[in-house]
Amino acid sequence: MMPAVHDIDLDAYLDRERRHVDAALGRVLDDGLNGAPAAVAEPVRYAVGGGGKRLRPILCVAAYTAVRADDDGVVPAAMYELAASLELIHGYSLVHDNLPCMDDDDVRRGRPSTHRAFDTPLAVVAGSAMIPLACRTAARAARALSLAEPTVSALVRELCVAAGAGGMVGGQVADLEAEGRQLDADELASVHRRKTGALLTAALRMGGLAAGAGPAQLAALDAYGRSVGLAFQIADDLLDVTGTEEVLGKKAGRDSDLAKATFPTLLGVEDARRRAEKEVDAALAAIEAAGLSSRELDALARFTVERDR
Ligand code: GRG
Repeated sequence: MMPAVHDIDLDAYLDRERRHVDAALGRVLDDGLNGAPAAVAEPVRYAVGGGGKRLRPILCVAAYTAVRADDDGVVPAAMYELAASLELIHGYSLVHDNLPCMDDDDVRRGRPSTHRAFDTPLAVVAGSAMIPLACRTAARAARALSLAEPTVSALVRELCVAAGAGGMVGGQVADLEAEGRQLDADELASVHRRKTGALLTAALRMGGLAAGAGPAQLAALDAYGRSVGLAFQIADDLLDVTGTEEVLGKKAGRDSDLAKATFPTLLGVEDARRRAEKEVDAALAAIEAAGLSSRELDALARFTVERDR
């Protein structure tokens, strides 16, 4: 009998993928920080470490393998390096987001945030160094995958556009401007789509592009990324209400401390949960329609809402 599409040992899969991503990050940092002053290299290594979920790189590789479903299933090491470029952008965003002039958080991933472990100037420097390192990593990895130059450019463009003013940075500014203001659910979804969703969607699209996905497959990965990105952020809002610092590895209750609009405050906890589940269903329907269903993409979509941290 064929296994059900969601029939996967999620913990074992995530552990294995995290190990591949961490190994790729190690290679990328050894190379990229070679010759860098210790004052930069140490906070960068600290910021990248610390046991994040590595969700963005794992999604990137899962999109690649879904498109390459007819291959032998072996993922080249350079593919994990391409995926690591997303984690570098994500890592920088966490360092800068935690700064006193932003969300002012002392704890991240269960230990002092980078500016608390070092100091604010070094955290600004480390986060800034991670952005060009991410772009260089994406370009080098794409060339190591022997992709054609237009695809190399498209991959770097995906990463930069998602991280930029129309994506993550724009979402962060909209989020800061919204503090203490009453947003409706559509406005809130628009903030989340840029702040969190843009990079998650880029992860899916980059995996697809590297695998040679056609336009219909890319559109399906895009739709999956948008829905999973929103579901992920709703789950994040819910965990902020229901989670504890011990499990989350960061302070709980920050959204209400900062008077932030969230899905649980707008819709109530139960409806927010239902909205996240609806987004997961939409994500799975999009990839199914394009023939891209896979156990991994199925499990990852469910993980975004069922996780406890
Ligand atoms: C200069 C305006 C300006 C912005 C800089 C700081 C910044 C760019 C963007 C912040 C956006 C941000 C921090 C988005 C991420 C939100 C989020 C849900 C983080 C948690 O991600 P997880 O759960 O974390 O994947 P781990 O630790 O598992 O990697």
